[in-house]
Amino acid sequence: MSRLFLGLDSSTQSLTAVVIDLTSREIVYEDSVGFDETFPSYGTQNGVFPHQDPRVVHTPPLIWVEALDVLFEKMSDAGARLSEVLAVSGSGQQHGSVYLNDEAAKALEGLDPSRSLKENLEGVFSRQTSPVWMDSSTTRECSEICEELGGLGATAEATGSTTFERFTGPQIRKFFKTEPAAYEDTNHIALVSSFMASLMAGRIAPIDHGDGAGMNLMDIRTRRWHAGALEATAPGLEGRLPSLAESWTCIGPVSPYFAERYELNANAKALVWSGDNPNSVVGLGLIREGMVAISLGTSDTYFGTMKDCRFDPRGEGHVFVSPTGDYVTLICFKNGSLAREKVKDSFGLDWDGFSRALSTAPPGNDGKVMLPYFEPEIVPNVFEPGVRRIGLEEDDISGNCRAVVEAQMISMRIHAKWMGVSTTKIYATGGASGNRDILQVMADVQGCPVYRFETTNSAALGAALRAAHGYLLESGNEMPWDEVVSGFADPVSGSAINPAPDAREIYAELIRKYEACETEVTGA
Ligand code: XUL
Repeated sequence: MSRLFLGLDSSTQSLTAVVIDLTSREIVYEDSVGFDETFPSYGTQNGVFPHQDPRVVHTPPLIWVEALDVLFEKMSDAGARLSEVLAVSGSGQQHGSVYLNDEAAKALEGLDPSRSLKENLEGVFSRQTSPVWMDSSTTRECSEICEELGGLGATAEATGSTTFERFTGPQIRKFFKTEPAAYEDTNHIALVSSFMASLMAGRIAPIDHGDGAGMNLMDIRTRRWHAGALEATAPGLEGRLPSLAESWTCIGPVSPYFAERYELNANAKALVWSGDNPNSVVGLGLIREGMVAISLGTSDTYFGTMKDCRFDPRGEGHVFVSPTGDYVTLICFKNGSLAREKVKDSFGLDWDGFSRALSTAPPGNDGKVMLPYFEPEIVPNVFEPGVRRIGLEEDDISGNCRAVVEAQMISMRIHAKWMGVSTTKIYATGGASGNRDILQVMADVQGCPVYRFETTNSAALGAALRAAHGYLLESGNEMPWDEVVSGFADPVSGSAINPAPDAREIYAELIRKYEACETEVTGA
């Protein structure tokens, strides 16, 4: 008998659904709604509002609300067997925050199925836009909070990361300082993940420990709100935050809205949501220490599982909580897919053309280097965007295509040293992981085999697996994580991409050169 679970992923540029059958170990449905093309009236580009200051990056939360209706409509039209779904969970882009007024709780509890979600919720926002993870406009607030908590090391020890511009605490502080009246009118502050979970459950949802760790507000050891961090961030903050919960917490049944409008099983359980990276940990089966994945999405992330809580002394990496209850270490590079795309577009290429150009240049690119800071970069911290080319002409097509990918892989290698993980395999995921030529550079630079997965939707798959795990736990039939992920989170057999025999020597040289260039530019 089928056992169906739904995982949703509200990412930067789209909302995705994955339905799995836990019995047959199959993905039975997969679909996405892209924000820019589906809702052109908002004027977003790549899911965010263009702004004259590149550090300010916001998205209208109503676009996520509308997308949920459109996606459910698509699922219902495509016969995704919603009436058989036993539980729903989800994944959200991390750090982004949603600000709700005193109408919100009532509106969520009474969602009227004869009206769209947008019509139901238009009046509930105390702030019409949400700062998202790409925002880097809170440098001052980061310093203020960090200083209050005793500096970089103390902040990382307390909250799992030192203060970062995109993290929710500094974003909330900026809102409180610049729009005090609107902050005053805010009754609830949600993450993207907990906001979307609130829609599904029809009530204000808790924040799970995985995504809570990306706020600079949660004590990473006790997994409770950190009193000092709350105080350093904004007055009266605790009363505006929901409770924190384990990632397998069941909030209740799904809102009747979805049952009545789309025939979703009215008894389906709504689980808490988590961040996209913690979800991907499960979607890729990274449940044992030492397993490492690289996700090539809008941002590129490098992450792995740890049993114990270790910190990055340079303050570049993060410690989050895994959906299994262990820890996840993560480094986030902002110039991921958007940087590759900028190079591709600058030469009028499609992705095949980009790949062909990349593979025409030799590994090591004859020593040509690009520092690809198309946007302000998170790691290393680069405040002013600007691409630097060393020994590389701007019109050199193959040189630039190879240089942007080599730069990304080398930067990961350099900045992941602190994790102290000896990497024997890497699992690749995210949109660009379907590109063999990019993965070859990954294997060559990282010096170990790279494995591909069938699905590039590891976050949505992880959410569906979390829904299954939470559902079984709630019904008294707990299944060990190994067993939950088995059959889903297996790399495509025969997909190993091995480093070329001479890669080690070539890249040892280029990594040294790249590191020197990076140090010169960033002054670090
Ligand atoms: C992680 C991060 C991004 C977002 C968007 O810290 O900022 O990976 O989660 O994907």
